[in-house]
Amino acid sequence: MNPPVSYTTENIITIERHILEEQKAHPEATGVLTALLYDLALAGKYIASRTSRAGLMDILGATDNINVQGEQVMKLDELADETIYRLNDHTGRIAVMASEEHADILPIPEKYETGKYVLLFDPLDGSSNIDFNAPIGTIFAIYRRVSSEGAGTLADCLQAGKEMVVGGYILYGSSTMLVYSSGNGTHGFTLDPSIGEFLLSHPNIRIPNKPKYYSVNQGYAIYWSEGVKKFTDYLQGKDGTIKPLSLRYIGSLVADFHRTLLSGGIFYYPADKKDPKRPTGKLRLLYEANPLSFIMDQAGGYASDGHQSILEIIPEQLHQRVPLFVGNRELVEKAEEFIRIYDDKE
Ligand code: AHM
Ligand code: MG
Repeated sequence: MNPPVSYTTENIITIERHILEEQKAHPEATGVLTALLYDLALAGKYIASRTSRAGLMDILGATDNINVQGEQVMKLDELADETIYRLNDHTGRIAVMASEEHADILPIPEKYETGKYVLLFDPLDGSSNIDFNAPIGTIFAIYRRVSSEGAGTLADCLQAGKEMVVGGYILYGSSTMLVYSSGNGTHGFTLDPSIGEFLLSHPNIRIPNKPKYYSVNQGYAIYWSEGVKKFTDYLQGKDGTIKPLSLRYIGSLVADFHRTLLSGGIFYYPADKKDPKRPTGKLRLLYEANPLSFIMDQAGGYASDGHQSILEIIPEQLHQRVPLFVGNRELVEKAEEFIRIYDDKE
């Protein structure tokens, strides 16, 4: 386990201070990335404040979707999407954005300057869980633009995960947490609502060596390949090699990933080969698999599509889906081995 730090007033480290400290390691840094991360933390605080009122908002919106002020009540995922875009469209830090909610890239409005970074995000992942008061999350990835100037392009967005500058997520759970990596370890911050700041609570997270849980939607097992079925048998101790791992599955990626990161184990959403709806799995390479793989890599774990590191994949499309196996390296490599033995011969 990675125990959270306890606080005295002397050791409070806000996310802003942490980002600034990290920046000192890069004398060439201009502070633009620091400011961008701070904007994302602000977006997280705003979305957290809205999601925690979701039940009330739903009741207000249930009549005819008009709230007491006579305004249209937005669905929370639209609100999160709009919040992240609007907080970043005018800052001059971003060349282009792309969101899981939109078919095409999101250009910066012409009246504003463009900048050197590219922001890809899933504004509110797992939003089908909102009605059940289960945790949901925002996932983001930042890259340097590859185009030279002016409006950013699709090519700016289609970069391999290994080129990422920062990967992060915000988990709206029993508390709100922001976890990020800029390639110098993985660090977790907890929002203290009384002061409205993210404070460093989980410095330098390392995935524990001893895996505790496996996490998969076992309800879809009939769609799985032989390799994935045999790998799951292995995790359940059926071949006698290991003691069975416990199963946990929320169905909300950020929450399932966060538990895997802190407790050790593996999360996977495999290709549902026999289901025409999800032949390459459900999760998106750009908005979900890549940032979480980057964070896991920086915490000492590994992520694969069953054949190769997720971070090596060169994306071809904005909304490309990919099988994802992420967690302790030895388990993810075991999944690759089962897939190699049972599936690749087919
Ligand atoms: P979404 O991007 O539409 O919210 O879907 C992604 C979510 C993930 O949070 C979660 O891991 C997965 O869908 C759960 O899917 P399933 O219900 O098929 O297990
Ligand atoms: Mg999603």
